[in-house]
Amino acid sequence: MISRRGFLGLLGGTGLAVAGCGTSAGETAGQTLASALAPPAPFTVPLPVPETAVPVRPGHYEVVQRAARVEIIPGTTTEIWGYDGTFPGPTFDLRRAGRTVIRVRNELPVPTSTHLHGGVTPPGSDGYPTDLVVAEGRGFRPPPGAHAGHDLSQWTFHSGARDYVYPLDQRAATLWYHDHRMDFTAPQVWRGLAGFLLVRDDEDDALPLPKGARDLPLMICDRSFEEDGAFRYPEVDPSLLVKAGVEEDFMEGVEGDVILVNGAPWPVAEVDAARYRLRLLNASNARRYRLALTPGGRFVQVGSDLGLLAAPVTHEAITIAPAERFDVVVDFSAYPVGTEVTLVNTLGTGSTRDVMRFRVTRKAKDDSAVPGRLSRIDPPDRSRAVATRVFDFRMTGQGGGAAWTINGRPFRPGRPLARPRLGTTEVWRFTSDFHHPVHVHLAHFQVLSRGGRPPAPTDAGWKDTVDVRPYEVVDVLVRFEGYRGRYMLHCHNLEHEDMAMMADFEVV
Ligand SMILES: [Cu+2]
Repeated sequence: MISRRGFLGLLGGTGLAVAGCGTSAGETAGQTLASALAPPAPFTVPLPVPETAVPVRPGHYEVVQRAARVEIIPGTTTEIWGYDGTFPGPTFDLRRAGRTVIRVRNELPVPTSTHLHGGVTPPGSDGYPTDLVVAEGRGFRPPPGAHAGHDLSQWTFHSGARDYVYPLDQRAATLWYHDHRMDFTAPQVWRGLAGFLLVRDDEDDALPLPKGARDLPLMICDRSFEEDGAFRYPEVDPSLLVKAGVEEDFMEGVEGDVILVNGAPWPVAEVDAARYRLRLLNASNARRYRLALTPGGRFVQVGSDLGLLAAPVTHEAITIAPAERFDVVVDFSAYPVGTEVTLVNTLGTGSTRDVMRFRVTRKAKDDSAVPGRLSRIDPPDRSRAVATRVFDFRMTGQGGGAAWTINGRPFRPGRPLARPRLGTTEVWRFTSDFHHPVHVHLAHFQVLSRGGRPPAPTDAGWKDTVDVRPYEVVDVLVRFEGYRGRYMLHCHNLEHEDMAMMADFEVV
């Protein structure tokens, strides 16, 4: 095993593969944790589709965070922590500007905070890491060594449940919600606290894209398992109450060796020989994927993190970093009936090379199409920026004092690194020492440049998360719209996030 410093040094110096570390050409961002369990044969478990949440009355939903035992690996059960005891949680299928209140009740032994990723949400409902829901009758004190320290003015506690208010005054898009608890987001998402929230609007509905059963959300994530089927994760404190963090070997991030789609290992879906809209989400803690189809095939991308592109973009492969979304259309009528089309991860090796399989079972009528023009998006215009700010994502310190930081500072709630003005546009420049998927809350952006060159084809459209690679400089044009108040930007490698790679910004 190469030490962490040596590992980073190698990546920095050469960008080449590091033997024995589960890396592939320096493209992966974490350490793979081996399962104790023999994995099931791939492509035997049917693809589940998460249940659609049902409102208790128009515009109002209630969801309970609780433990449940579910069968993930056939023949075993896994205790998950899920929204309504499911993993993924229920899908909220909502409409633009349809103000929605979701009451989240926490029945877990740990505090939680729920963030709607990609949401244009008032600050009080944005899922700030120290704005917590604690199960009724349970006390909670910030653990010693928590990055927020003991400044209790920065912590808020709701007993039992709280309402999150989502105005959803934003374009149709594939959003997702997940836990965002201070210092413990990574283990709590690993245990299952994540789900989809789809925003629909008239513009997206009016397009002849595949609909209904041919519009499939696919949550891709990796997990590892103990011999009895329990999730395996290298936390230093399994209670998740006293001490934050993972074993030192996993400081780069935790990667599992079992790939799940919608909570099932390497599932199989029977599909018509027709077009399907696949809403790809990488909900992994740290793993990046380069998705491709075998025996060949193309993805026609119609949407990014935050909705429709101006025009479709065709990809042979899509690199997707944690928290990114790609809405793609795959035309299964291009394959003879009977073909097995495998979604593979060309950054993976061994068990992480396969993702899921589609079995083309029958010819079918298909009225769908991908129009050449999808939406109107003004190309980003750098001259509109009223400010340029640099955010450097980097490990600082050594040994036990090492931390993942932004501009050399570990996260401290209440000390914003920037105060952009509502209604303005800025250039934010992200620089890095490693793979850091950078996520900005509230404010949506377009990628301007990558290493001084034009953006990648996969950078098109409105985004909230951008894949910043080792020693890369990525410029994005950010628009501050919606609300004033405290928000954050952070690395979405969840282990980095928990190790303080977050910062406040305040929209003024
Ligand atoms: Cu990071």
